[in-house]
Amino acid sequence: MEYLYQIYKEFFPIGVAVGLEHLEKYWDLLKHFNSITPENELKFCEVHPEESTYHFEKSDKLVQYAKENNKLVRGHTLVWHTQNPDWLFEGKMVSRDMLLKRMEDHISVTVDRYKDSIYCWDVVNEIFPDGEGKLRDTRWKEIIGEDYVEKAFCYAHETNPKAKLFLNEYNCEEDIKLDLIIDYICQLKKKKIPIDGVGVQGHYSIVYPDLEKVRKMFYRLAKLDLQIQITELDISMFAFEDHSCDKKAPSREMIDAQARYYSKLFSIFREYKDVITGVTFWGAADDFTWLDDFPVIGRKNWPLLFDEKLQPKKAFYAIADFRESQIRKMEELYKEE
Ligand code: 9MR
Repeated sequence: MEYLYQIYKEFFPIGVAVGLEHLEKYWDLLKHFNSITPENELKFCEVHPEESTYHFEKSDKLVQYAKENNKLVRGHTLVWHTQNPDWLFEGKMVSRDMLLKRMEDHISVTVDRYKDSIYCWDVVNEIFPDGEGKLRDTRWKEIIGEDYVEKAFCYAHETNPKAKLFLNEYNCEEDIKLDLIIDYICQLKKKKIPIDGVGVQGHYSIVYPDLEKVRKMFYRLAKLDLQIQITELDISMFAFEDHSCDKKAPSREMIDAQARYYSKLFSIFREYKDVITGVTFWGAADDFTWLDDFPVIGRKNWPLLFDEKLQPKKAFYAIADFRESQIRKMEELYKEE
């Protein structure tokens, strides 16, 4: 049997976010992926809980696993407005210079530790709120100023000039946000800030966004002349506004709709293979997903390629069998002629 990443080898690496605690359970499933993202192990509060203490035990183990199993590792994430330790912004007297120094220390120690093993980093994560057309108000921005983003890229690049550096964002297909991302990146490039790529998170649902909107987004992002990666893909069974909690299992209609959505989405990814350098799922199987607690706490969701028993779903075959379905389509065309 071919693994998913082998089927996609002429397109892009296929990745998965995984936590250290799930490595054993997913051991066989992980063979389908040739890239991993530590789901939480590299976040600021995990790695650097106190000013003079770093904890790399968990991320080291994941990176070691990746090395032994020939997988790439994406680093997630260096600068974010959440999951930060209290000490970072603590005290009324934290000045711009102090916070810049803290950021620089964090980035240089973390990026340097993995300079031979982590090939790309989400340097900044979710810096734009929805619908506002401006940089998010965060403690980073308040204390340092808007150039905190530029500084983060420069520190990462100085530490490891080989690493590919990404700006990672959600809801990128939304018009206001897409305009902003594009303008913002053009400015970074004008200022010669070392940015290599845009991370499109890809937290979608079976009804949203419209796939033409996604195609249009890639069309516009591709013109930036940067890499694009889909960094956190999952397809919720529920529309965002749907807070119903009555389902114990996904209906047949949901399973089919999800397979169709994944299939069409991947055909767009394949169209843009020249600029897409990775597609990563935010989880391996439906037994464990952050969407079980978002936007409704404790509501089960089934957004991934493998089911709760770790078996491949229709969605899996929908993206794995694209060559067969292309052949079928060709055959139908010939029949019609
Ligand atoms: O999946 C992650 C979950 O386990 C964590 O509790 C949460 C907070 O750190 O982060 C989740 O991952 C997020 C990612 O880091 C950034 N984009 C949104 C993801 C889902 O919330």
